Amino acid sequence: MEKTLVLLKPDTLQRSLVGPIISRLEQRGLTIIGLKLLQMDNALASKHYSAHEDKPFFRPLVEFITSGPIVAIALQGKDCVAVVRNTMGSTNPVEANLGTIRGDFGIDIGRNLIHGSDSVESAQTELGIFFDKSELLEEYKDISSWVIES
Ligand code: DAT
Ligand code: MG
Repeated sequence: MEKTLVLLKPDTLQRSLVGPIISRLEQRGLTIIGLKLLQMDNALASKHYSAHEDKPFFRPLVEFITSGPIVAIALQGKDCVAVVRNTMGSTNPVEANLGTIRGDFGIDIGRNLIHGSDSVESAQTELGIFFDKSELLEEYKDISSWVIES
């Protein structure tokens, strides 16, 4: 089944929103298959955000994501890349719909609380950056058929 990577950014931890944000992802029907608290360094942040290295916001983005502990979460579920993205809301919280994580908790694009992989391909790459295969525990839920028909 499809997998994706979520990062709860330093603002989420500083604002004590880890619980509420994880709850939204769990309530959607996704399964946590890996989870860790870590502090990213410059090398890890630059690798994770390498697609943005030519953008004007790259340096502040790396500075922000390395400014405090983050929570990395591997999630699994049907269409979970798209499900996470629409649960997060638009990149800029000002434009994010109410009812989304960024729309309900955020107000600034530079403090938008959460990262989610934007494609199945990037999810695979990004999961590999944060998790060893042995750290992912898959397909362990007994209630899956009440969330996913097949
Ligand atoms: P997303 O996090 O929704 O996938 P992205 O991959 O385009 O968005 O950008 C990565 C992060 O970079 C984003 O979460 C916040 C920051 N960012 C993006 N566009 C920005 C901008 N125009 N100004 C400032 N920060 C920006
Ligand atoms: Mg992105």
